[in-house]
Amino acid sequence: MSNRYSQSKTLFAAAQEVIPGGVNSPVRAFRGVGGSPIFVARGSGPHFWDEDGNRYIDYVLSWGPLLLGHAHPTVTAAIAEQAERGTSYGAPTRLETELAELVISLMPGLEQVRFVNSGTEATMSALRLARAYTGRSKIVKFSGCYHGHADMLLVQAGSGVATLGLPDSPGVTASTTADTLTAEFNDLDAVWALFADHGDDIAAVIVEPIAANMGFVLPENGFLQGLRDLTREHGALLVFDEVMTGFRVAPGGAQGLWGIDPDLTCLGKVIGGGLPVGAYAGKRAIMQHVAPAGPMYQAGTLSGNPLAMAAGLSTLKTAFASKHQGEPDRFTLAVQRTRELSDGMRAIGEELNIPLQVGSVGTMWGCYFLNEAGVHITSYVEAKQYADTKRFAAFFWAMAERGVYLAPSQFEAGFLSTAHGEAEIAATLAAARAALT
Ligand code: HOZ
Repeated sequence: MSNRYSQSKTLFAAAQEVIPGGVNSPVRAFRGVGGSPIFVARGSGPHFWDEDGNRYIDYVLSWGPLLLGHAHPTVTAAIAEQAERGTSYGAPTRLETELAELVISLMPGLEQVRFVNSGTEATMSALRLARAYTGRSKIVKFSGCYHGHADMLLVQAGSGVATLGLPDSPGVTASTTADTLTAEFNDLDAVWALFADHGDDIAAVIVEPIAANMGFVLPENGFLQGLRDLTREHGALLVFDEVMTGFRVAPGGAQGLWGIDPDLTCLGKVIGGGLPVGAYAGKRAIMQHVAPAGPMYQAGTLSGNPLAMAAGLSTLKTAFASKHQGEPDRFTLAVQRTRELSDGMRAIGEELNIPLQVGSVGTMWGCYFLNEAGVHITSYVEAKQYADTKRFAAFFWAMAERGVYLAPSQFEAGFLSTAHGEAEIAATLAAARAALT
């Protein structure tokens, strides 16, 4: 690695001495692209600067939360203002109700919300609730979908598990995953077969409505509605994991965009505006089973943390308001930029005859390098078969050299913020063209 990253390299060596693998989450370790991770010193708007002073246009944005970009003044002011009044009380605050009301008003399927501290907690709790509510034990998840690192969900998982090529995780006992059934994403027939065999035992089907932890895979026509119909027919719950898609693909998430009505929804990332947060939410009749309203126990010292609530509130309010009167809101403009980026990438692939699968919805996007022209990835099995991870790794570093930071794995999605403007998109496309020529 050149001197361009010398400080990062030194810091990584020190980190590895005291932190397993030098990172606090495996996806940060760059195992999917080789080399040392880039250590971040500071961020502002669409950019961050590394410890060597290099500036990057950031398409990771803390893996999704930073819908307004880094250190948006409204968000930092909201955090600072709240910090002056205290950072945590372990007692209810008005902010929790305000954020719950705002989230409910934006997402059509929600009636009640319980805040937790991470996406992992959200999915784990939602599934406990689904089991409590239905009195059944089995859950269905899709290969390549990642719902955090709870034991029962570390089966055929995406994200870092996919990047590292791990089978499943040691430490997860057979009994904890005995009730986890899997199917390929977009394979409704496989789900139908699971219901045929286990229909009376299935508590819930959990799905990322866009599979964004194995790259970026859209649901095929009828897949999500098919899941809705099958779960209803068999008395199981449909759980949408919108930790990534929530407030990213549309104000109402994927459920709002495509008109699907899940029973439960998991949220995280954007609703904390860059601070640790998660939430599970859904129909009142189901949420009323959560303690203390009902018997299903779930708790957390820092749940509904006031700093996170303040950051989330200011992020959502700012994103869905216009900067100038008469203009579309900031989110809508960011969607436009995202489309320009994905259209531009597709055009570069066509022009240079490089097989790419590029997609975007709202402010999320993804780009597979394909090892065969004419194929189209719709599932995890196909992602593993057709994604050219070597070519992606070379592209990742060529883009980093040119000041563009992408997720360091072919099996992750990309994000834009409302701070990414025309100039950033033009610079990114110019970098991509140069990197691929
Ligand atoms: N959902 C994130 C990646 N797809 C998780 C980030 C992490 O594991 O740190």
